Amino acid sequence: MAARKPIYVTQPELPPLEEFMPYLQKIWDGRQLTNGGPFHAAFEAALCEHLGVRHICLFTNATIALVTALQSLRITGEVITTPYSFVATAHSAMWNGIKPVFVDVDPVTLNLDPAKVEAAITPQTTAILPVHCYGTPCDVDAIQRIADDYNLKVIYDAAHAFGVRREEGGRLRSILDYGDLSVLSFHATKVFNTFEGGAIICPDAKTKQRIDHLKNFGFVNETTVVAVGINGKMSEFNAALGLLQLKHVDAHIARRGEIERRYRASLQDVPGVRFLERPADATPNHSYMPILVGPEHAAGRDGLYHALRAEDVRARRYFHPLISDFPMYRGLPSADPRGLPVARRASEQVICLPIYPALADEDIERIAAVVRATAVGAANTTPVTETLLHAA
Ligand code: T4K
Repeated sequence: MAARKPIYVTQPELPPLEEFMPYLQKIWDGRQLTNGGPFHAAFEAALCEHLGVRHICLFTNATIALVTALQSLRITGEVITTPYSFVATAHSAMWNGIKPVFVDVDPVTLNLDPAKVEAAITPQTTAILPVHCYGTPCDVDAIQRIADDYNLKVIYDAAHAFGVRREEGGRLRSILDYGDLSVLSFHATKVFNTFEGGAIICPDAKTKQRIDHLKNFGFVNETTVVAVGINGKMSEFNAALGLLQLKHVDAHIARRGEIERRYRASLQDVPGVRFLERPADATPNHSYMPILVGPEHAAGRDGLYHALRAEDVRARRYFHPLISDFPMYRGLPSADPRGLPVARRASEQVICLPIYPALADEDIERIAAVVRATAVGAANTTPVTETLLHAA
């Protein structure tokens, strides 16, 4: 019998190679490989149009974009952020010599809880760095009110939030249009990928210009350097791919939505399995398929994780451990687990099931069957060897 291929938490979507060849031919002919070539300009314009935002600065990845976003607003001292995210969020502060201050998350959205932000503000606080986790919008109104009251900047880590919109005054407004800056990731594992890539969304041309200088070593012309910039430029290859990927992304998001609906229908009555609620006023991008596995589920989160692995399904525990548990952060007063009970519980219960456009319906059913079977008797689906290994 042929070996079954593992099912990973995600699988990058790519356009047909033949569609990409004319783009590559243009790059080969023109010999402009990077430093703001024609594809870079075309991709920025097309992205603004697609996302409904005014200004975009393309980057080599979201981590460098986050580091640069903080630089561009001259953020210093302390930044309030969430422990329930990928490490890059807090690392971007540390790379700027800024202290991250962790604040607990809201139990419904798992995003930074605005009700707890004010208590963490000190004279050193200069900004809030929330994450639209799994693409679920933060409470942007409450966060902005606090930022206005205390004169703080807001930089959204919007790595997961490509294409997410929110209803406001009878129209759909991009979630990337809130706060001072937002940062997207186009990494291979994201809803929209350019292999590696990222972007800063900014409100005005002047800010864009400053960020464009910063991502190009601080150069403003051949002989003038105005800041300690970095090399954060996106290459023509990535930009050309992005331009082509844009043609397909709506169909990919639609298929993801269908997959999410199947999972929800299939798992709605499983004991101990909880889905995150989708805010009624937002258009989601279905970037991740998190479920929270509570005590009523017989196998529990880790039992389910291992049972899935035994079936060659590589679900992931995003985000476990919490950022605040990693060695470089755990000594901070704000990393004390007693101050982060909601984030801790979520990180102990969460598992992200595979979701990507090419995931077959029968695989969704197979994955759901493992979740169901382990809910009522973990030993039924966990092979003996796996049980022993786990117990060792
Ligand atoms: N902020 C937030 C909130 C983020 O989630 C991230 C990144 C960032 C900032 C920083 O963005 P970037 O600087 O990366 O643009 C992955 C990604 O590497 C990371 O981008 C992402 N978040 C994070 C949530 O997930 P890993 O270590 O889990 O990735 P990895 O390599 O284990 O990939 C997961 C699975 O995807 C693999 O098992 C197989 C599949 N895969 C992966 C890659 C890279 C493929 O099929 N093909 C591929 O090329 O971190």
